[in-house]
Amino acid sequence: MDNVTLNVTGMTCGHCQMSVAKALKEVSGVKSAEVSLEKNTAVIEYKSGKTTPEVMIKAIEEAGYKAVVA
Ligand SMILES: [Cu+2]
Repeated sequence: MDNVTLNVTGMTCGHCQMSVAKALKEVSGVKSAEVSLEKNTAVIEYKSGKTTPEVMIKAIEEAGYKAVVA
């Protein structure tokens, strides 16, 4: 297992927070995603070799938000 923290921009309410969490959890290889609206972060636990932070960032962008590795 690996961990990564992403800085997410564009979240304005609890719905956004849920959308980002849902997008991340749909990425194959992601085990858990803790999204914080206050801190604008997503802390993700994932299976190394199964996915990468780039794939997660892409999923977040497809949901309508922006993210970079913290
Ligand atoms: Cu929102």
